[in-house]
This record gives sequence, C-alpha cells and structure tokens, in this order.
Amino acid sequence: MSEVKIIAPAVANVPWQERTEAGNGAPIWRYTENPVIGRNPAKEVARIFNSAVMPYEDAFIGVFRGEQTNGVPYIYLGRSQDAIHWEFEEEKISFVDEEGNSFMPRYAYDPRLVKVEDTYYIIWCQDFYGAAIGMARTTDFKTFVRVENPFLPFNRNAVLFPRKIHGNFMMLSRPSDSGHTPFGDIFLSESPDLVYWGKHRHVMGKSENWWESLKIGGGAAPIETTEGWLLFYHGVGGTCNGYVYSIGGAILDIDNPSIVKYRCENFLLTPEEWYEERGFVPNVTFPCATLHDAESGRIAIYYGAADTYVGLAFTTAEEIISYIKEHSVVRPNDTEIGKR
Ligand code: BMA
Repeated sequence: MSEVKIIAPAVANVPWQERTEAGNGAPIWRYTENPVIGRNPAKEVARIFNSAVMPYEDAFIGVFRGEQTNGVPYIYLGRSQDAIHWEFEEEKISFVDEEGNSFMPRYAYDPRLVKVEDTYYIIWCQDFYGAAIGMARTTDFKTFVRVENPFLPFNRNAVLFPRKIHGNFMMLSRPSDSGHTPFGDIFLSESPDLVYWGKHRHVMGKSENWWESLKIGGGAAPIETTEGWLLFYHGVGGTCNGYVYSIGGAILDIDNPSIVKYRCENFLLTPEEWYEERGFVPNVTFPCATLHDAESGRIAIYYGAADTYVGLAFTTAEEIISYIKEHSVVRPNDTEIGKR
C-alpha cells in the first residue's frame, strides 16, 4: 500500500473509468467517450476547450473557454451532475468591479477555477495593453467581482494555489510576449491580499527534453499531497509543422513551491487521438483542471484538445507520483530557490 495521500476534501463522485489503455509509459488513460465536449456546444459558441471545473453543491461547476462565432474567446459558466455532460449558460460571464460597474474584458481565455478558503477565483488571460492575467472572485457563481490584474503584461498563463502558504496567496505564471511566445518558464509570486504581488521566484524552465524544449506553463491548480504539490503542466516542443503541446508532471516542495522536488523527463500525455491531433490548432493537449478524491486517490484531468474539444483522462495519486519519481530529472535551475 502506498503512503501517498491527497490532502483535499473527498469528492466521492469524481468521474472515473477503470484503466482502458495498455499505455506507453505514464499511468494515465483517456476516457473512452472523449471528447466530452464537442463542436458547436452552445449558442454562438463554435468550440469549447482549455476549461476548468470544480465540485460545487453536490454537483459540478466550471468556467469554459468558449470561442464565439465572431472568433473572440470568452468565458462561459457551465454546470453538470456528473462532470461529463455539461450545460452552458447562454450569456457570457458578466463581471463587475468593486464599485459594481460592469466589466467585460475585450477577450478572455484559458480560465482556471480555484477555491481558496470560502471564495472561488477565476484566473484567465485578457487584454491589458497586451496579453495579461485577469482575475475575479465569486462566492455564489452569480456575482463575479473583478480583482485588479495581478501582473504586468505580458503574461498569459496563471494558476492559483488552492491554499495560502505562510499566510500568502501563491500564484504560478508564465511571463511571455504578446504573440505565440516561443519561450517561457514558470514563475511563482505571492500576495497577502491579492493586490500586492511580490517575492517572485523562478520555479522551473523549459528543458532539453524535446517535448518541452520551447516553453512550459502551469496547467491545473496544484494538488496538495503528502509528497508535495502535484503539478500537471503543459510543455511545448517546436516542429517544422508548428508547436506540439503535451502534458508534463512535477512535484513541488510543500512549504516552498519554487523548489522542484521531482520532475518527470517523459511527457505524461501527448497528442495521439484524433481529437488531439486534428482541430482548430492540431497537436494540443492543454491541462487546465483536475477533479480529485482524497479517499480513493483518483484524479480526473480536464484538458483542452486541439483548441477545439475538452478531453478527460484518469490516473491515481499513487501511480502518477511513483511514475514521476521514477523518471525524475531535476536540474539546478529547478531545485534552487529561484531568486537571483
Ligand atoms: C497557447 C494558448 C492556448 C492554446 C495554445 C495552442 O499559446 O493560447 O490557449 O491552447 O496556445 O494554440
């Protein structure tokens, strides 16, 4: 029996399917009914992908990147009883600022959804004189209060930790340029109040492994475990035909997550199925959320596929952590505190 435990509430109805694939490495298997969200999923929305879900009131709720029929991405709210079949609200999420005035970003994409204490936070990418991180909070999924942009442009990939560490909110992000950035490492920043951010630390960089040799970025919110923070992230390699996005795995120090304890040299999942290889942008698997159950150790990973669909894959904390540890290669720039 493994000693590895997830430290989070039990979620008894986490979606699950017994292992279905022989697999070629990592103990992650795709849901046989993938994709769980297909094309034209809602009114005036052509594609939903790169989206995040959470347990909420005995069911599930999520924030979804919806590519509108005018081509502009925005965030839509969705609800589900089983976290597989989703119903989306017709209207885009409408934010208000602290004074109650309406706030609609010019575009919004790649949302993450994280609960810290009693509040749910949405973190996404929006225009702030260039691509930057947008943020909002809600307690009821009716009123969404915009929190001022935490970081300067350009930055397109932020993930909040599900609890404070040493009294501070912690956020991973990936500073970048405004386009299809051909570089990028993951950094950590902290804040006592979600207004002032600092103590920036380098967490991990791209590596010489070809699948993540161009750039990396935070994926799903880190999962707290007895081994450290389990992070599913995306790694990008460049080919003569464009970027390929795979899912990678690392374990960060529980008290000081700028320190990488283990980092898997192999990808955990890479585009192989038709819905990952073919779509608006081919060869993309882009994790944005997990549902996980502390009782059983089951983990369901939600990932965007080919910038067109949402896919679901399964693993267990015990199996994936053993695999990451067995195949771990960490470099000085991973294991150092990340301060220069
Ligand atoms: C990244 C982001 C993601 C997208 C990926 C592949 O830069 O824009 O939203 O899935 O490119 O196109």
